[in-house]
Amino acid sequence: MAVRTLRLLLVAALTGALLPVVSTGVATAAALPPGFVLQDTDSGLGSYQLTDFAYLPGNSVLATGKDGVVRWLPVTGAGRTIAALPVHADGDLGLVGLAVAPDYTTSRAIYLTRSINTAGGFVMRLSRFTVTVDAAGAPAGLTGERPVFEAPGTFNVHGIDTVHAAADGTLWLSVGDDSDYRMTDPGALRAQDVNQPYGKILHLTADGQGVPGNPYFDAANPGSTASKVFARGFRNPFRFGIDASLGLPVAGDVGWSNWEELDVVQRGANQGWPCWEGNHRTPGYSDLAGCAGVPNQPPLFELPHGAGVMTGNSVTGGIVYNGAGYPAAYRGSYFFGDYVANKIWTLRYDDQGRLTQAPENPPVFTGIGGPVKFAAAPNGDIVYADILSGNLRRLSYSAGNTAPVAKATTSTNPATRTVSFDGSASVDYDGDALVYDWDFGDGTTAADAGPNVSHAYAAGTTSFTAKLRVRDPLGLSGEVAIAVAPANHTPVLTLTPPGTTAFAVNQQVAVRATATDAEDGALPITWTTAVRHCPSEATCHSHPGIGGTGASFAQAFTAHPDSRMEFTATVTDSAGVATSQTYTAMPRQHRITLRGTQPASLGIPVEGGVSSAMVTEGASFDVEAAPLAIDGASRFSGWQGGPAEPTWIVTVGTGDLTLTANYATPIDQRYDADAAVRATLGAPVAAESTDGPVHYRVYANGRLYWSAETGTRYVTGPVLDKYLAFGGHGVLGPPSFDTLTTPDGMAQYNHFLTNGTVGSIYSTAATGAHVIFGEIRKKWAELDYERGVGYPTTDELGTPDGVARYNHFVKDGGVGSIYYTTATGAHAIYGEIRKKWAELDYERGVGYPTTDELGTPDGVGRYNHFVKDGWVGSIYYTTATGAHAIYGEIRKKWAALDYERGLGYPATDELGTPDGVGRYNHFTAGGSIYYTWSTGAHMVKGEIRKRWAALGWEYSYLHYPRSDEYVTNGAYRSDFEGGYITYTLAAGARERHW
Ligand SMILES: [Ca+2]
Ligand SMILES: [Ca+2]
Ligand SMILES: [Ca+2]
Repeated sequence: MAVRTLRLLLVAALTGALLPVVSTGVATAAALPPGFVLQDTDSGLGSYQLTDFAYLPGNSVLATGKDGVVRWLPVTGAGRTIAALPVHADGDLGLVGLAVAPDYTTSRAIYLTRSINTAGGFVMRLSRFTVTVDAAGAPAGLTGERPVFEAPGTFNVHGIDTVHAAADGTLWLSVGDDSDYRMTDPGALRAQDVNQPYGKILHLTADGQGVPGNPYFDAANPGSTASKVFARGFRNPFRFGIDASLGLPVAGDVGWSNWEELDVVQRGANQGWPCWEGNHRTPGYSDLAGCAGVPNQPPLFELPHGAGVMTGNSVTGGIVYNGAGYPAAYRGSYFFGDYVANKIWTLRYDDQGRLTQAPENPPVFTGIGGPVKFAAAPNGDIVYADILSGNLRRLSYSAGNTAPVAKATTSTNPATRTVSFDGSASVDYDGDALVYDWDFGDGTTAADAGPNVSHAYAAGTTSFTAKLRVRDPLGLSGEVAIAVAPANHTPVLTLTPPGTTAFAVNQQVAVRATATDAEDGALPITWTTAVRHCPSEATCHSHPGIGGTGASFAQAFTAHPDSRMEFTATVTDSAGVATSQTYTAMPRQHRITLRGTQPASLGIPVEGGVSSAMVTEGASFDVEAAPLAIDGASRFSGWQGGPAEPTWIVTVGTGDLTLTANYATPIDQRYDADAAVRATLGAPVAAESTDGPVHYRVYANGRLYWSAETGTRYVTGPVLDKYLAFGGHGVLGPPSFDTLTTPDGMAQYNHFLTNGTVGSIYSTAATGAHVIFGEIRKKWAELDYERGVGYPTTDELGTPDGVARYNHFVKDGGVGSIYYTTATGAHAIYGEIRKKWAELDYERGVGYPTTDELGTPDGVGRYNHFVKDGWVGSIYYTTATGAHAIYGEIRKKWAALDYERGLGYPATDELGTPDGVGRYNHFTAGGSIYYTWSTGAHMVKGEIRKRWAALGWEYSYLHYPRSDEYVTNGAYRSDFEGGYITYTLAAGARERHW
């Protein structure tokens, strides 16, 4: 089996030996669209080890190895191992997930997911660690592990996966089904159980409790598994990101036999595993009892398994490209990959999570290695961890690259004529690593010598123009000229920053400086300013500002969003040697978080459309809400404390700010618009709940339910009590009608819909409330609902033999039933026929009905046919005879004689003769059929039968008939065991011995 082989290879690969590592700088082996290049960085973890990575402030990187190693990779230069954690690394387990806390700058906190050996097996754990730093402030180790989440491990694949540390301090975590992929493993059904962590995406507070907005959150028990569950029904949501506008996970769920899928994961969603894979019922699982009634949230996109062009075998969920360097066709696109197929695709979805652009066919990024994690470089470039090579591979678009800017300062020791050059202030706004080429102006150079060099100039010379050229990996460079005078002292500049370090918009930033020079004495100071704009730290760029001169300089802090201000004091001495110092005034920022009362696309346009951002105090900007929530049905109805329009101009105050967009759900819309509904239901007693595709709200006198398929409907009274007792929408699906009263005024009822199956609850004072659904309900509806066999007096029940399902009904005191078996279908039985059938011990007598009650062509009789163990039986009813059963060999004979058109209707049930040997039915046309094991079934009738009766029936010497009546030699004749009887009009009936 190809899939199984592949999976085993995959597991083998993940635990396999090292392959040679190739680090080529700019790689060219992959097939990429024109203009794209891959820049590789060796993680130092080796092949089949690199699992995850994340950028730290300052653009260095942390990377994790499956075997528990954590490495720090500086922007330039060699990386180093900072930790080697104990792990349980079987299968695809080990150290697989990493996230950097949003407050890392102050907390130095990171989160890791890994599996760990225990005495009895292993556990899967999410922990917070603190990064320790060396004297230079560079990461050196990990300390202070604090477990945040832990679950027992059960199988060696699909364990704890990705952790995402959200800007609001909460944590998102994915956990696979941790079940045996080699078979139909009932353990996979845990993915459906909200009280089990497996097969889930969880949303946690920083200390591991459930987030209060979670769909099954229990305020009395926030640490319960259900409180932590955000969505369920995943097989292995190995990688996911959080969409910046929707605030929702977008996950790649690794498939089993046939389909890989991508999911925009709504709160409370049930993505269907193991009952569904992609949009398909899962062979081996879908017929299990645990999959009964399980709905499927369709994936955003599904990709079939195989070796074809548009196939995948292990999807890796990715991220949306939000940089500015790629061509427009890729901006705002979602990049994802397949680790086995070595491909990357892009797609687009709208603000309701609907696919608007399918992945490229054929794929345009191929042979790209084995992506196991996607993240954004500082300028937004897509970067992925390639587990095959152990490299971080950055996908850059060469035409979108920006050139680096060279900056250099000097310090001269005239005694030794040695000049120290410092180029470390040079910047590349793509975050590219730079190469520093120095030209000292005296004919000597130092290529790729790093940002700090010194050079001793020969005696007897006075001045030079040195140059620093900085190059980025995509071939662009920047250059700066530096005036050098080896015998001259560099001016000394002292800059005094303001008392505060962070500023609100329009707050004055006052900077002072003094300058002295050994040769020139006091020197005038020139000031320049720049606004450095860094939206989301992704694409910084500078705008030159107003300058000035003098010992002090002040300016109002910029209103430009996400910007810092650089105040640079420069002095130049008489030798032309300049020195400068820069003070960077940082914005005083607060976190703006947009929330919707329903998941919805909410954005801060000036921040690139994200729903949560740090924004400068005093800044004014727009926030925007989508008119429809992601469910496609809830409508924006205004900002809490703000305008009713979707756009709101907000000014940031002195603290963090959460703005909430109200969405009127379909339930709200109906309740608010319909006075009759309000009168029926009374006041709400709880907030609206979400359970997958079904939303509901509890009111004093009932509930409103909504699903996209059924609309907004209410359920009340005893029908609601029954519905809830029966398992509610989880079993029957949401209501497709309001609770109504039947035309006869006797019953309250509702219909419900799940996976195309209709169920109903009917409640009358006499019968109570009962559930009918499926095939039995179809039959009941076909027979004109309650006007046919009446109201149900039972729920659907199973027969003791486990073969049939049935409901009983009552109408005008008469009992009816509908029985269903897979072999017979559903059939109704009622009235006198049902009484007879019940008298004959129900299905244990003549078996299950194979017809409804039907009428004979002559309009006289009514009948049902039945089957038991392959034997056909019938019960026939006429007003004259009542109901009688006929079956077995006697029925066969009767049928052969043309049913009621032959001998008439049965006048008895099948009876046994007193001697215990024979069986017989009498019929209305004056005939009988007698059966014995040795003679078979034979008809006897008319004058012959009268004569036989007169002789004493089977007690006579004739015993039992051994032929039907036939004509011979002008006479009617029946043969018996002991002789025969003939009849002619002339002679009447005469019997003879053999
Ligand atoms: Ca699914
Ligand atoms: Ca660049
Ligand atoms: Ca000087």
